[in-house]
Amino acid sequence: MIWTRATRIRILGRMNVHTYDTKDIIYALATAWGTAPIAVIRISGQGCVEALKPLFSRPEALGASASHTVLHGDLIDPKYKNPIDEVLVTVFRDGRGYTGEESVEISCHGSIPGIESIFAQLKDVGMRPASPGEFTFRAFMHGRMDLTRAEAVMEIVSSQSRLSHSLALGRLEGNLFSLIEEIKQQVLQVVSMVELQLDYAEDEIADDVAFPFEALEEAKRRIDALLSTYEMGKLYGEGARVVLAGATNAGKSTLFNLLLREERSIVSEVHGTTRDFIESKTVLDGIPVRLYDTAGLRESSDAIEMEGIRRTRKLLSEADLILLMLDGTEHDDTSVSQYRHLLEDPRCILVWNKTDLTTKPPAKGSYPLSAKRGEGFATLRDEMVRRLTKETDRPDGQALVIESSRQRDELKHASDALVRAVALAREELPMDIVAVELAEALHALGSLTGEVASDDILERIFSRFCVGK
Ligand SMILES: Nc1nc2c(ncn2[C@@H]2O[C@H](COP(=O)(O)OP(=O)(O)OP(=O)(O)O)[C@@H](O)[C@H]2O)c(=O)[nH]1
Ligand SMILES: [Mg+2]
Repeated sequence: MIWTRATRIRILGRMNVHTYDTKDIIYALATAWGTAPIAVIRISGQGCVEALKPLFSRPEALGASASHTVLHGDLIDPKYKNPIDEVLVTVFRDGRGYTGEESVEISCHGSIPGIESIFAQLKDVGMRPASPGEFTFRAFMHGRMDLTRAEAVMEIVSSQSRLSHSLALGRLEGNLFSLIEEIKQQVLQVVSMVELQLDYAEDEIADDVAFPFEALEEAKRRIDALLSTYEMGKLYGEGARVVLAGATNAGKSTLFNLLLREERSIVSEVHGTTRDFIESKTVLDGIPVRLYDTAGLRESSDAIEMEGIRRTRKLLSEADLILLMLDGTEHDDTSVSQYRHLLEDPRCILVWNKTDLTTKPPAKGSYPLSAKRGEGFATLRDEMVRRLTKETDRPDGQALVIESSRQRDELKHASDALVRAVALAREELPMDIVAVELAEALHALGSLTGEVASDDILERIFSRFCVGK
């Protein structure tokens, strides 16, 4: 092996990024906009307790309050001294609480006009409305959480099923962070060995110093194992689009209602009952599903119906799964071929409906169903889940699964760099060249947790948050 003295690998420290100004005092409604018994307004920033004092009926008590105490009192309009709302104020002193800054949470009544007048007062004392994700951004900037946890916060808030909620909760608890740290340590050990070699002149190192291929390959295996969970994580996190399509009167709306367990769509014996598509959410075995009932496909001269059919085709192009429904009393193996373009689509399941009305054998490969009686429904449902999960196992709530495309990209980046590092080392190329690839892998892993983070990355993450989080 040829050892040369060369540039050392430098692991970048956290860059100072200020997408948002962290000096201001910010406020936002942490609960949903709307009428509710209680609403919570979050305030964060140095000096926020002092700034709130003129608006609170018990300014001295507020000023003297310890961290994590709750005060009962009125918010008042300082100009006219009239109460705006009766509230509970929770105080978090510097270094505590969600953002790691001095912060306050006001629990007030959930009335929109009431909240608006509180906001007006907060603005008057020099606070400003928070941008999306700004509280979590501050928590990240103050080292309260790394990026995998920050993303988990958003994934929890937006989770659509209990399973995706519990998977995201695992990431919030730091499971993903710990695994990435372990892999990073593994790569770092190789890096320090390489650095050591680079520090010595060629003659000081014996040729027989073994390059730790096994350690790098092991790190790559662990990264790849995590990468392979992405499709599953995305499915359970974001969910899938399932479109019911087929000829008019085939029973699409009947099946739609059966899947939703409610009478959502109008069912009638009239052909062309459903003219526009109907969308509804449901959960299939932990998978959040957006289900679409569509206008039946047929030749029509009716402009509205044609528009409905055009929309059906658009939905079909975006679907993850298509249930092509045919009326079994009207079809046989040959007539089915008119739907060839759909049947050849790997996303398509052929549903052979109204089996209660006919003794004809169902078409080859189809799923016989009586949507009216529910016969065959369980088998069809299982097949839908099987197709959606592409035979991957359903994760248990404790599994470590990623669902962020950003995390997938960084892992892929790290994995590719490790592959190159191993290949270069096998070719016995100079260690400083190998070192560059190792640095790249470390950089990608560091970006994943936010140890190194550019404005772009932070923007990509926090801009997707809602205001108040
Ligand atoms: N016997 C029997 N009737 C069914 C079955 N499924 C649906 N039907 C009836 O078939 C008719 C059409 O059902 P829909 O669910 O409205 O059919 P669709 O495909 O939504 O029809 P369009 O909206 O017009 O495209 C209704 O009278 C249903 O009650 C079934 O499995 N067996
Ligand atoms: Mg219908």
